Amino acid sequence: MTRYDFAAIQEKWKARWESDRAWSAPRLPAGEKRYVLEMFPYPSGDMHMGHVENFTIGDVIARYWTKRGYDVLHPFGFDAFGLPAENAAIKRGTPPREWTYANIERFTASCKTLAFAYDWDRSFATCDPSYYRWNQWLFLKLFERGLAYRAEAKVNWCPSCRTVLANEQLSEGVCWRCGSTPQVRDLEQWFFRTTAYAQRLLDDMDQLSWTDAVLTMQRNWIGRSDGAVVNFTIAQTGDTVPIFTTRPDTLYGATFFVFAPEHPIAHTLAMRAGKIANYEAFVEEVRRQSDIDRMAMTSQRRAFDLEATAVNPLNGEEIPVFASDYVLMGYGTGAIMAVPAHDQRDFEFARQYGIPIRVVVQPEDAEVLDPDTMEEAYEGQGHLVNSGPFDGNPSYEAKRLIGLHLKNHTLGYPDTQYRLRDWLVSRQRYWGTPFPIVHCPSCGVVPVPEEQLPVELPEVVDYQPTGDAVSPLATATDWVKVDCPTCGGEARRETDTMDTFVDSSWYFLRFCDARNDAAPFDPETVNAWMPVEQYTGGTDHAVMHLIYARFITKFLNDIGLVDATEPFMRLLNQGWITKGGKAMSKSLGNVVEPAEVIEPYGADTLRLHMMFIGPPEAPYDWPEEGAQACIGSFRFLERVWRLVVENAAELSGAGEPSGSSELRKLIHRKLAVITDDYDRYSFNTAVARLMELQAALTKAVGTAPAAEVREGVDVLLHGLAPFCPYVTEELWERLGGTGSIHKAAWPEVDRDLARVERVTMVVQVDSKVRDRIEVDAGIGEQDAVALALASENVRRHLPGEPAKVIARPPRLVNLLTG
Ligand code: ANZ
Ligand code: ZN
Repeated sequence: MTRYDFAAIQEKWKARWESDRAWSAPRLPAGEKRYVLEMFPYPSGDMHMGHVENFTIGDVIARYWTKRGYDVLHPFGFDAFGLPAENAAIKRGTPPREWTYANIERFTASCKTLAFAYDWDRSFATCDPSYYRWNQWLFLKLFERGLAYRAEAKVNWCPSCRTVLANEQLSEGVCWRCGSTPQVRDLEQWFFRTTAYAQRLLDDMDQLSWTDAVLTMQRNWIGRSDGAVVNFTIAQTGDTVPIFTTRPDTLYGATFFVFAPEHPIAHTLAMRAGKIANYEAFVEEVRRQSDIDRMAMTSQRRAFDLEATAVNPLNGEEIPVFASDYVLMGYGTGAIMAVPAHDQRDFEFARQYGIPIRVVVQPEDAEVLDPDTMEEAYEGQGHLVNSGPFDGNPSYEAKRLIGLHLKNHTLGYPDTQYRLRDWLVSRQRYWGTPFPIVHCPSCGVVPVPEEQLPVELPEVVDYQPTGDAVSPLATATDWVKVDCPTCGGEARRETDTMDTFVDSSWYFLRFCDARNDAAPFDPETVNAWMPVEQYTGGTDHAVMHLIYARFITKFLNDIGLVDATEPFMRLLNQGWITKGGKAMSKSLGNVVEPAEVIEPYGADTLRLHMMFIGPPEAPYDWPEEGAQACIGSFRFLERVWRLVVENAAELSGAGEPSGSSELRKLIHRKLAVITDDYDRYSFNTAVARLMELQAALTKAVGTAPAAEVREGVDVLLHGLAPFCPYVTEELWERLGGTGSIHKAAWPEVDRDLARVERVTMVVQVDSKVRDRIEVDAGIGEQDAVALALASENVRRHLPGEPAKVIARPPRLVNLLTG
């Protein structure tokens, strides 16, 4: 066989690796470990190119670390509960279970063809009862500690998904899944108390090697604000009303007071004013708006005059009291002091209703602020004016002083608030984990005892959700009817199911010990593998999955089951793969499936192409010409194939090379930079250097000693192995290599040979010498030209782009203008 028959090679090694269970990690690592994980997929059909990129990145890292001698855990499974299965069931009449497992089978087959080095012995789908039973266990643990609770709340109802959504699951105000605008409803729902962990979620970000973009999104989502609680008094009733402000330094500038319309004291004041009917209509109107609309900057504010005054505790001033939509009941204390000179929303309100504006912070080195001519609030820092004894203090200092003063006179105290809300986990849908909860008419809310888990999801006849916020599970009447675990009386099961983000909040722990049927996992095993050193996935999970997984890890750490306080130490966000500029999706009909490339060119070509097109983080628009775009990678593998197969006899008999020929220097220099590229996850440059190495070796065949060429071929195959597992394994075998190349150690760089000599490169413009630059003797053409173009003197003589470039690295670059 001299032709590069990728299909035959694929079949041969796929079967071999599968029967050898080549990537099954031991129960516990023996030496130093690495846990490599890609965000597990939702099996909505076969995989597409976005998955291929994500999984190839993780796979290359896992394979590289294996070759570097680590014990690697690289598991894979399916995030298999969720709406698409139900929607498919409604459309086609196939039960969600059948549809899901059929997709999992197809998806798994594609993973195997693409040679992803997964530990299939640890694989599972979250819809397996042997998995979701532990979701129920987790729920019980949270419930026991008061971290899972039921409450009536104003929630976001997606009219098209017909379920509620957590706040994290709104993106820019619309449903993350379908893009519909949610409605506001009052429902009794289950929550997890994520807010109890707000500060730790912030503090522990120090430990994480994540991009600044994702860390910033997390920080903003948690939204810590430092300020003070200040007690105002309603003059007419004597009620004390605390407010939260981030700017206690502006207390003298408060000219009115605003309640959230839902505030109970606002209600009493409306009653007192004899305006209760109007008030209730007003509240009703406001409640129909989402919080996001209420917070938005608009010039129109809904206001209700409560005909009362509030006393400012610092200066005794009485200011008018309103209720308005822009104050939210769920943040701070649900009431504010309004400082129109220094808060834009208060400013708009004051202008709209003709309320006085008083400047109390004067910016340094600026014109004196005039309330009559100001066009917007001044929200910055400065020094205090119109603020009695605090005049002249810098505002940041006044913030501290006034906080202290409030505390000393028991008028308030310094305080911290978080924007983060508790995680709403109830869903009114069928295809999810049932809550282990029973509602009993005499005992109330009763948890199902641990030994009765799992509460299995029953089959139902109709998956159509009922529009009035009741899960289709309610139609499984035999299942719903149950004896109360406490009193034995007739009770009914909770019919909501858990948010599928509960499933993904701890799956990485289960992977460590996936077949445990006595516990969610054995702590010893989890502690040996956790944390995940390298996690790869899209930025779309920056605040959803990643906040939840961090929260659950901290909780399990608190109850002594997990040593790690953070689940994912390093996060790589791969770039989006698009087609025609749009994210690949079934509904747009622009999905490119891997088979389009695998059939004509093979899995190795597809993997190589994916790593060659750019850095892992860069987006890539799948080209119009489709599979044809991969031809360059395919031709390269053909050249590698010929280099080895046509010279197999001499190469396999070759001994150890010695000496320090130019070829050996080149080989070790390449090895040094390729190793560095791998360590930096700069896979596209590693591929480029492997291509250069192959070209040099092909040229050297026949002239250089066979032992030296063999040394270079080994570097080539080892360097290529994580990208192209099939062809490298086959060629390794043909050269008589021992065992699998994928378990063989990464080659050692000979530092003496790799030492880079410096030479002087002459740079010419139109054949006139314009610069001399010190460069590495091994510099490539691209780098040489880039250096030449960056030279200042060259730029002076070459205003635009050169028309032609003659590059003879490392000695000469000549740039021609015409
Ligand atoms: C007076 C003030 C003066 C304020 C000033 C700001 C600037 P963050 O940073 O988001 O935490 N606020 C407090 N509770 C609120 C609620 N329930 N609904 C709407 N707004 C509320 O914002 C805190 C600031 O938002 C608080 O500080 C308060 O306005 C407002 F020059 O108090 B401030
Ligand atoms: Zn009972």
